[in-house]
Amino acid sequence: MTSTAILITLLASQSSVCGNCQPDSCATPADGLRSRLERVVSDGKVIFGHHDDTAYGFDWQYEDGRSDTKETVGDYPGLINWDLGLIECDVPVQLDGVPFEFIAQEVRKQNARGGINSFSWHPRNPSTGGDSWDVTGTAMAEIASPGSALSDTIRSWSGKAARFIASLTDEQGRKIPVVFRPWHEHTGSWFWWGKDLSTPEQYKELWKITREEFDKAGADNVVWAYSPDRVASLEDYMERYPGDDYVDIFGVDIYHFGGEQGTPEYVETAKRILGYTTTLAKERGKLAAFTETGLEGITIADWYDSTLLPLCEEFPIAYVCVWRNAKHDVKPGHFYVPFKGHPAEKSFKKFHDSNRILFSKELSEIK
Ligand code: BMA
Repeated sequence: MTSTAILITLLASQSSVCGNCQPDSCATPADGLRSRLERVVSDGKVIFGHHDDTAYGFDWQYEDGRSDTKETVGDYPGLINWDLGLIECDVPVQLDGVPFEFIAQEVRKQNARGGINSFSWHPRNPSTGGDSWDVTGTAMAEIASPGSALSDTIRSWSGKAARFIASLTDEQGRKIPVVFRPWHEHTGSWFWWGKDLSTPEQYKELWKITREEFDKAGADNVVWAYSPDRVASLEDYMERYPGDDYVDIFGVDIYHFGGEQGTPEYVETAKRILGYTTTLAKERGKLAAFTETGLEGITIADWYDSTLLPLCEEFPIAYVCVWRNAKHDVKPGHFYVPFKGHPAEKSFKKFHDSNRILFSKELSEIK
């Protein structure tokens, strides 16, 4: 072989290894999203997110183009979170009734408008057949035992989640990068993978198994988020941390409970823990995010600009995500974004108008 032929062969083999690459780099779709989120943080911005935003709202469901967020502030959220619960059961709709096919389409639309998507997962309890909130049985001990039936179950379930995520593609057939935050809120004990239901080693093993199956499925479009709930200390936050090889985003889920009276506790807790996450992100070259928050029913009319906005201004987090607007006749009072006519609409507009907060249009300008 001549040296030119060798060079051509080498180049050809490299381009087949890097099938998804831009011509000038070998970045995966996940690398692209990580860099984009880093740019958001270095620009001093915070992306606003809402769970299931375009699937349903206060008084509608599955109507093309609709969004309570857009109808209130004129734009879609910068980030939309979706939940994979029941993907493990090979059924067409997830736990709150949203068809997986619909999610795939909305992920594509959100990506096309320059927005970002993230995923949580509330899988069934593999030990009892109950839901995520069924804290009976011995799932965690069994899963952590290599070769056990339940460890195989979690491998199979993770493979299903991974294949769905890896199948999310844009109009050009390129994989859409997403944030995935499995096994969330594990510092509480309301899910079967929670603190009182497992040892730290068992919890870390769950992450390891999940990651192995995502890698096997070629899901290189995943940015991984770790999202504990409230913790008493940095040690508690890190007790079950699976390791720097597994995590890109230090997240936290903290809800505001107790109305006006609960404000000081919410703000103090959020400040303390966002302090941990943003410090860890800086020290380890990673990202931080407020992965879930909200005040159910938004019973404090100025909550968005008086309580949430200052937290977003104080901490260098890539995004903040509030939970869903359940349809009022399905789960009354369970909403986190004001709909048209709600008393918190004005405050949400002020939050939107802050030059620190990104909804989809402004986010689309940060490539
Ligand atoms: C909870 C509630 C439930 C929902 C679950 C999973 O916080 O919103 O109604 O089923 O999340 O999305």
